[in-house]
Amino acid sequence: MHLTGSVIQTTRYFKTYLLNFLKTASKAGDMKIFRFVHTYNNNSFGKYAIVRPWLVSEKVVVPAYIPQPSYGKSSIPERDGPVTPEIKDESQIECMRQSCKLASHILHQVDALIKPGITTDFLDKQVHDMIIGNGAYPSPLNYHGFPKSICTSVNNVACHGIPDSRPLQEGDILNVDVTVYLNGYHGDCSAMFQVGEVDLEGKQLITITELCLKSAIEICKPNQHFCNIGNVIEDIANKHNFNVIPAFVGHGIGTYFHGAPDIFHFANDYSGRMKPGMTFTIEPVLSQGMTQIEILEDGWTACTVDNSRTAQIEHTVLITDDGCEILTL
Ligand SMILES: [Co+2]
Repeated sequence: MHLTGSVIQTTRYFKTYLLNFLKTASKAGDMKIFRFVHTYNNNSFGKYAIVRPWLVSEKVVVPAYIPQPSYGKSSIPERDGPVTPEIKDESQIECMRQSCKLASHILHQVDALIKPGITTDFLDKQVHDMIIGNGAYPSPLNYHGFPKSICTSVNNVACHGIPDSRPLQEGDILNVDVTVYLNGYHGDCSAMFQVGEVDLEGKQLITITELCLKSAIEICKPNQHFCNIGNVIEDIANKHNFNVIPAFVGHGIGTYFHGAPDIFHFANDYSGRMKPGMTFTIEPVLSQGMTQIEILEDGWTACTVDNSRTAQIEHTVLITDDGCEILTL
């Protein structure tokens, strides 16, 4: 079953790749030109390249001395995360602090690597090596079969973009999502990066997404309703003419990559309150346009259906006795 599934997926992927290649070849009229065709969008959303997946390199092998989560080899987590939010004790919290600190430390180093011409595959390899070098495992790798160590979502790719051979272009905006598994605990964060000079519309989208996350974190404290996170985020986004993509939720995190609570980023009145010792992520995705997304044939890449750009930023937070602590600062 598993093998058949992946063969079909590979075949499908190569169809997409071949199609892109043929498009390039026919337009360029010269097989030596290896750059793929870019569609440029130049409407009220600004000027930017519309991105589709390119070739994905082979999966890397993690050295045997790196402790792996249960899905490292099997691709399926042995246990799902808890169904009710877990209250962590001091020693569990200390482990969360360490993994989150490493994730954010590595994410901060991505900025220096970003420039026009480098590929997201290059970013993936650099970050992968940094994570392994710190004795940790890159959590996305092989999680339900995800083929790479980070997610890179460029322009109209809303989430779960797979690092590939497309060179970054002047004006691109991208989310890089880094999650590490260290000492048995996951730490998860992501940030937006700008390639060269980005248009005003793109900059504004990033600024407001940052404001949404910051404002949502500010209300986190014991007894706060989880739903108020979404209420704050949607309110700010809409005031600035952006929309929250509802398909992507924050999540509880610990020895598991994803578990309760679900953190909805759109206006809602779902039940549940925060308690000291809970750790979860907040990671809104804002769109310039519609909120509908489509998952491409690779099974992961989520693109906006109207090709509008999106921005996403993520922190892991801990609820403390009198407020919250951002673990991935
Ligand atoms: Co996350």
